[in-house]
Amino acid sequence: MNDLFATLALEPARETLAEGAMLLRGIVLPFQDRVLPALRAVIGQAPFRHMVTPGGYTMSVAMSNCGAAGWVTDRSGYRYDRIDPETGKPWPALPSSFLDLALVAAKEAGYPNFRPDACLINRYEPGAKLSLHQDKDERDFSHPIVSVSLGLPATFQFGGLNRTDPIRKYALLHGDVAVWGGPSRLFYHGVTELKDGHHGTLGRMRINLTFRGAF
Ligand code: MD3
Ligand code: FE
Repeated sequence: MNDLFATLALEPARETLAEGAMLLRGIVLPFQDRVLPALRAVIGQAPFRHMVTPGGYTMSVAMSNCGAAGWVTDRSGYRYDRIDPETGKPWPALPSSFLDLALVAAKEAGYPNFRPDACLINRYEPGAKLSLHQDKDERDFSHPIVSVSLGLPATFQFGGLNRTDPIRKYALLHGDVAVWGGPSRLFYHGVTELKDGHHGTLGRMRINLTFRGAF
């Protein structure tokens, strides 16, 4: 019985979403006292902005980046860039707390060799959404993507390799991490319109960090 209680206390609740994709509930919580101040420092150096898609739409999700590579979109297309186009400077470095969290989660999900060089930071305010898409701007799809949820809960949509494949929905809560690799790395996914609410630490928003191997 003691072993059972020890296991329940120490192991994150894990759920397999698809082959290669795993949800680790609450795994951020021991890191959040380091991660949240580091996030504020990054946003001080590279403020959130609403980027424009190649088709001319302004995204409802505000974004920033840290790490050697940052994901950007403008009228000319989607790409990873070493320079923040708003500041003309390199993106802030990946904070050690971000890297520690990403490596622990990736290892837990079966990706012990993950070495992210990019962290896209998404900020959702009530009403913001991310339409169904694939993440395919990275050079090497053998790297997983590690996704960290903070603040208000969101409904995450998860499909398959084809846009028309059936969609499953999951609630992503403050402290959850999802890791996507292997056969599910190129699956379509999105986030439905954020419902209004208030989170004790982050207020009226949701923040998502996605760690990537871009270059
Ligand atoms: C499944 N972000 O930034 S993270 C994105 O919550 C993005 O902000 C969402 O999609 C968010 O590109 C969802 C979960 C996620 C990220 C990458 C994936 C799920 C994925 C790649 C393949 C399959
Ligand atoms: Fe995505």
